[in-house]
Amino acid sequence: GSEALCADAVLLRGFASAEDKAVLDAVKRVVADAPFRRMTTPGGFRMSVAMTNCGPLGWVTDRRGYRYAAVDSDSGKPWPAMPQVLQSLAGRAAEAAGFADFVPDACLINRYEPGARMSLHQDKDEQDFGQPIVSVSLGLPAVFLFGGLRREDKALRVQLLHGDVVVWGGTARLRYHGIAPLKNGSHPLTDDCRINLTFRKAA
Ligand code: MD3
Ligand code: FE
Repeated sequence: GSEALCADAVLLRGFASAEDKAVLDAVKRVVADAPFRRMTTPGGFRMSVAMTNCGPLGWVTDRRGYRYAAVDSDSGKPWPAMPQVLQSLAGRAAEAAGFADFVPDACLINRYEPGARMSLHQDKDEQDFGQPIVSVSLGLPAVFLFGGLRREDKALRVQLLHGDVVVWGGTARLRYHGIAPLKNGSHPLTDDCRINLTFRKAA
């Protein structure tokens, strides 16, 4: 089923369920070349979420700021190529939400262990806010916080479950959003964590 979270945000419940193992296998291959790491914010805080990337560009943060980079500074090598199964899933999800021809050049992979969270923020490091963002949730459930265009706007809480895919475009693209601290749990496919993949056209 598909439901509107708000204008221009479509939740595709279970859209990735049938290919969950293939997606997690692809994540394993990426992580073998570019391990998860906890990055530092420009303000000097270490993020609780561990991250890696695949595709031509990867989202990174350090004391110098937030940006997209072609090279993984931990390895000195380009980020691993985006596995076809991931690229294809993102394109089909965007299409199902009404965005034809979505070709992401960046896939950020977030790993949440119990207690990890992501505070309210906007995604604005990309060049073209007319491009949608596709996110895929796997493993433990999370409470997604979905605010408005101003940080002060009250945030809705929505559960994101294993296999859920959300497509954010148009007026939803610049909404504040975050993830509440992950609760303990166990999931048969993910070693007691939540994995989120976020596909973007960054450049
Ligand atoms: C709403 N990740 O990596 S995905 C992020 O679950 C990020 O790891 C969260 O926010 C996670 O930047 C949320 C859902 C998401 C992604 C991008 C959005 C929601 C969004 C961009 C605009 C509005
Ligand atoms: Fe975000």
